[in-house]
Amino acid sequence: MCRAAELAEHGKGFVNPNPLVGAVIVREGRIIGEGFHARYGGPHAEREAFRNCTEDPRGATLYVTLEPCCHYGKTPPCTEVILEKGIARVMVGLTDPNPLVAGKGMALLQNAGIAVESGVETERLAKQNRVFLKYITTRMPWVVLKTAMTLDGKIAAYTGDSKWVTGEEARREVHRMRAEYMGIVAGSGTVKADDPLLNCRGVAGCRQPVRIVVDSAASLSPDSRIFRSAGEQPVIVAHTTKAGADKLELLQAAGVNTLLCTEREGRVSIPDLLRQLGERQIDSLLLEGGGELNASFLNAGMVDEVVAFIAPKLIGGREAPTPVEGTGIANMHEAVRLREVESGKIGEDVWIRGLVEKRK
Ligand code: AOF
Ligand code: ZN
Repeated sequence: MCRAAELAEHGKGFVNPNPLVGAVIVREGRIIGEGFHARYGGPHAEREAFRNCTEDPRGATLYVTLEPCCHYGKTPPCTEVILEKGIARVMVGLTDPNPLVAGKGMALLQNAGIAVESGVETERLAKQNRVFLKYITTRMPWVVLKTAMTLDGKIAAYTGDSKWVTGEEARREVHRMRAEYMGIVAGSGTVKADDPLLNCRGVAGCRQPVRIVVDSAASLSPDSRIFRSAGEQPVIVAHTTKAGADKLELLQAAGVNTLLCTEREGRVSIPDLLRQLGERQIDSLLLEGGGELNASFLNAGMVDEVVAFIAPKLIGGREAPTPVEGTGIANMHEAVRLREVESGKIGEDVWIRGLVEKRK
């Protein structure tokens, strides 16, 4: 199962909104076939493992990180091929919460006389598929707040200069992360200040994420780099009824998709935005600030994970922007807390990441 989990990783950034799945076929303690789900719409892990078999899998054991599907989606049911190939035993990692499967895949195999065991390595596998597990059950994207700051907690100098806070290696890692999520979100203030492209550069064969700009009044100029590249990489502007028809038409003419969201305290409602992005099959978002937008996401309880890069630099400035602005909390006990925290070094910088503890 560990090997199957390792194989599943290769699908990262290519299979969304599908799960990461790996499969290994074993006979008499030897691996005779391996496969993984490599891209959305492509064959499932089980079929790939059968295709790569070096000998007849009749009577062998199949290890698969997710319950085999039993429905016709973009591909035919995996249960069919498992029966056809005469597999004797199936070891399942996670049960598939997809309502189309949800235990029915395993029941079908069992009823056909196959020995089925589930719940192998589930903790590790649930972590690996945290994006899928949230999306398939809520239809809301998994949100990762990413930030890069100095040791004194600033994301730019008081002048707005932010090139660069962290070193080259950390910045390269951010580009790799962008390829992993289906969407990147930034606020209009950040786009105005930095004129970023928000694409993924220097990662071979990567899939470009959809760029989402939260801009209530649709105030951004169609001349920004992000909009000028709308033809090559999709852009969505999330706005409220505040946006004038003329502004929206200008953006639409530049190839930008505009998305009307309900309002919350005069701004785009974050839950409504996420719901609408989920409807558009966007299962995951990398939230790249600025501080006001990050605060709105956190206040709405809509951040699932935080990744921070911290540069060993001190820049000072009471006006210098920080990763989370808004009003903030009054008391320490109200802090948003992280669990399953991990940390390490990347180049000169330090990274720290964790899952957001959900408020009760
Ligand atoms: C598996 N093995 O490798 C994957 C599964 O549209 P489709 O045919 O690709 O089906 C997608 C659904 O199938 C997805 O939502 C999830 O429930 C399951 N994915 N199942 O047995 C795989 N990728
Ligand atoms: Zn399948």
